[in-house]
Amino acid sequence: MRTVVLGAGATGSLFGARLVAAGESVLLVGRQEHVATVRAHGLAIEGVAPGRFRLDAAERLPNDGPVDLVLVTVKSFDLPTAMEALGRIRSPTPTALLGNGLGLEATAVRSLRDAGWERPERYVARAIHTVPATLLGAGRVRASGSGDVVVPTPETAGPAERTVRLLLDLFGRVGIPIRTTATFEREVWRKVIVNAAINPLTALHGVTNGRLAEPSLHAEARQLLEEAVAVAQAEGTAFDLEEAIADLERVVRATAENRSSMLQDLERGRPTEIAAISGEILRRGERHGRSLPATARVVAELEARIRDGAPGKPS
Ligand code: KPL
Repeated sequence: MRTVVLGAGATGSLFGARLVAAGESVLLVGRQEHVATVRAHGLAIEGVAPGRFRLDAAERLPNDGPVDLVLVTVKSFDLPTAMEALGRIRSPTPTALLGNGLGLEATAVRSLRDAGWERPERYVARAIHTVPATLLGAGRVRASGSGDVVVPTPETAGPAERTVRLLLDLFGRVGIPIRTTATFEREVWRKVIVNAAINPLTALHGVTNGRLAEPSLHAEARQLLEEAVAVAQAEGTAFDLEEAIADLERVVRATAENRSSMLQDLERGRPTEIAAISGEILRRGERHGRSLPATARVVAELEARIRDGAPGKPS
């Protein structure tokens, strides 16, 4: 089976390495420097299950040759452009979205339809993951803890059932932890709520995820959780604060050594996913007449940090 990883940063490269280590055929599509290093020296994985892996890598999607599955690990703000390119270059192919944020499927389906795919909803499935990875430099990724991937049960996956089954088979075969849920929308919120607390705070304070166990940061995280949970409830997803706190504590423990994706982006001077996570929570909260002061504050502070070009403080 041939898999293309579209958006080979930290997470996409790590998934690519795990697939190749199990004998799968993989092409990483990513940025020039990373691609050149992977081609010349292989991909180095440090931390959990380390090694150096030989993978095909390219800066652009290939327009020929068979591709069975596209794993999309681009940042949420790059999703429309990436899907537009996929839609233009390839005929409809099972496509799994593994990014952070709310509403990714709708964005992907719209862009693919605009680019010419017929009924893209039959190909596009969403997956949620909590696998921590840090890009240490071109061709070097640290796998810094444990996590898993969640997909809808095939019976509840709707038109993209085939993509879900492919992902379940592939990840199951190579040993990437993957599980199913019949309440996937709730799982999307679960991840977004955790991201809404971990990502902006670790980015603004320049700390690893594990530091959110400290009382003062934990209190800030709790405020963000409360607001995100209130919006999830207003949107019709039953979630309570105790469950969200337990999730946060579990992810903070499991990814303690990781620098969140938002912190990594801020440190590299790249755009962050604040709009797709906290910004989207704010937008939906407003729709329900909610005031979300803690969320509004982190959004404003991060936007100011990005505007001023000031990277995250080192921990
Ligand atoms: O999803 C993540 C991210 O950094 O974006 C977590 C799970 C919080 C790991 O850092």
